[in-house]
Amino acid sequence: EYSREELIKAVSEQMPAQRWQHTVGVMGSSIKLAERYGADVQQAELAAILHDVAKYWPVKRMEAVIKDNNLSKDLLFYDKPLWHAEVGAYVAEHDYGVTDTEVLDAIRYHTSGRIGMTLLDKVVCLADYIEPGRDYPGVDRIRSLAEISLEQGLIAGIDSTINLLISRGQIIYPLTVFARNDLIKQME
Ligand code: DGI
Ligand code: FE
Ligand code: FE
Ligand code: FE
Repeated sequence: EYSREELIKAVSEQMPAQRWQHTVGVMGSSIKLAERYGADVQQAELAAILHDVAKYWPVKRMEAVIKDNNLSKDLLFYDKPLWHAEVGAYVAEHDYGVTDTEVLDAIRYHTSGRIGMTLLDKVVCLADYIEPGRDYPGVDRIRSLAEISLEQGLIAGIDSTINLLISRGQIIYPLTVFARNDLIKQME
């Protein structure tokens, strides 16, 4: 099995340097959010290390994993940038020996979110939006909200993604909308 250091080395070799820098940022932000909101810091860091492990896999290779292992079939109908999350969870389990299903779910849902997001899901998904290397319109507002509320930060992050998809005329993955609605319900 992989030690923390071995895992970091192996995963970093799966991606270009700038994507690894993003991952290091997500590790730091996940740890901070976990400490602030009471999630397990070790689970948060492990999920962060692996969350984008499949990001640079060839589309054909991701497609094969989805088809051969009966991962969410309708994923194939939606945008390819969504695929690396589900494939990443599969890879974390089968190639890196992660057995913690909470960590695997946090990886699986880090892009879309889901209904009933766990504390760990929220931490990793929000960390992905606000890590220090991120620079997109509105990121500073999401960073500020993240200090007040995990849910408010996430809703703002998901809103920015949905707005981006709409501005480009792209399809929205229904789970993203369900995740947003559920987070708003949780705020009431
Ligand atoms: O992998 P990262 O770049 O770190 O971030 P991510 O895993 O949140 O992926 C974001 C990309 O996914 C971004 O380019 C938008 C794209 N995407 C495409 N369709 C959807 C989508 N993201 C969400 N949440 N929902 C979609 O329907
Ligand atoms: Fe990602
Ligand atoms: Fe994300
Ligand atoms: Fe990421």
